[in-house]
Amino acid sequence: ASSYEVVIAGGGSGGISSGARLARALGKDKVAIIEPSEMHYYQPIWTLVGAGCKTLSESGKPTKDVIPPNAKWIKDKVEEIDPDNNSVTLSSGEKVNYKYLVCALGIQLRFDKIKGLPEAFDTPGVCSNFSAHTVQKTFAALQDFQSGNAIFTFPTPPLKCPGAPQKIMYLADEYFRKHGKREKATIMFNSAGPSIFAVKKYAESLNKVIEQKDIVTNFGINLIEVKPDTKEAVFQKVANPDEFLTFQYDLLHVSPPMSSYEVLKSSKLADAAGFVDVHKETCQHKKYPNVFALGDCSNIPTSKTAAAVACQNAILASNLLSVRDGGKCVPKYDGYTSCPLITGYKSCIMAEFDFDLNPLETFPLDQGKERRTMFHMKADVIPNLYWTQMLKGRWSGPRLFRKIMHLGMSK
Ligand code: FAD
Ligand code: UQ1
Repeated sequence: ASSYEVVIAGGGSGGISSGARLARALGKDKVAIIEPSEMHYYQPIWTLVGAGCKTLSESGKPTKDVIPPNAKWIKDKVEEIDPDNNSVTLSSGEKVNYKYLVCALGIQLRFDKIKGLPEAFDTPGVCSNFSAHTVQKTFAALQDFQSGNAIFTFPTPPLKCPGAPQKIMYLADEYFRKHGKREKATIMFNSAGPSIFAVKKYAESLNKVIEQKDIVTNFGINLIEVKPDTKEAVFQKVANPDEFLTFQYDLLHVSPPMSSYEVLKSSKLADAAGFVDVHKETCQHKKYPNVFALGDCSNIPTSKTAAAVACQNAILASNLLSVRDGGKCVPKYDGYTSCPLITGYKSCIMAEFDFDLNPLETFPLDQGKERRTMFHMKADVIPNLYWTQMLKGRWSGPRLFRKIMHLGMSK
């Protein structure tokens, strides 16, 4: 077995950004990152890949190029976590021991929970921005669409980026208008949730967008089956599981249900729902003080986004280093998360909020409005910030900017 000061399980947004900070602080070969994928993707840009304005290849870089200079990449999968013995077991059977463990495994897509999927992705019109395998099919489906129902689904939580299911719908609306087929389309948002967005301020703006765009909403229904032969999508009523609704589709964009990975669910680190049970303000595990978690695999009660990870990775790294030096965790995380709600090819509502679903906005202007500048932030500025700063452990979220731009008067 090999041993490291810090082992990081998962080399996505959270694993690389926190790994960069820890490896810089601890020096060469003290930090190992376990990640099986050859490619690291910036998933937030997939909304724009699906809409045909960015490419899949520009959304990713080889994992070897994002592993921090001092860190060791273990190209394998974590199969078992044993926090009582401070070790993880890899697919190869090898054990890796740690003094500190960072869990950054993300969340698992469960297309398999919908009858008929994933096979129906091989049939016309069925697509999803949520995975690298299916995102390119979204733009093909927008192009091929002629008339009929274009249905956009939203699953029963938990899910990452709860705004993504509707962003692509607004882009589809604009695409259809540009290409003279909007009048022949019925655009539907079929959601298992109760409303368009959890934060009142942004929900009000989005409801106006929906009205302007003439979109039909059906809340409280959950996609359970796709029948590509008859082009039907079957939904179950959330409030009355014996009742089903069937819709004909010409385009079906699926946002899948998601769950924690088995390796976490079966470990002693998980809460009842299967997510890593950490203190929400410090990222430290509630029972194992040498274990930390961030991002989508944690049970931190905020929207699962890369923007949230931007804040969490800095807090996690400083707390882990403090505990390592015999100190304490400083509770700092306020739940900051952000959802750049793209409402068209040049417009975006920049939602930013905290644990209590109160807006926590960076810019001293009304972010409830659709803005071209915010589209530019989302499409160009923030991706650049991600690759050049966040993955190097040099971006802790926009808090400092918020303070400066509000002349110190913001939280
Ligand atoms: P991830 O970045 O998903 O990383 C998890 C890593 O763990 C992966 O690399 C995976 O390969 C690895 N892994 C899994 N299992 C194992 C194992 N057993 N052993 C070792 N490694 C393993 N966020 C925003 O902030 N703004 C947005 O606009 C936005 N839009 C989005 C749109 C879409 C379509 C999608 C899919 C996501 C979007 N997100 C957005 C969400 C954002 O991408 C995630 O919240 C973020 O990537 C979470 O980081 P993470 O490190 O927790 O998980
Ligand atoms: C952010 O910091 C971040 O991390 C790089 C994102 O990830 C995708 C975001 O989407 C957003 C909105 C932020 C917040 C940053 C600003 C400048 C508002």
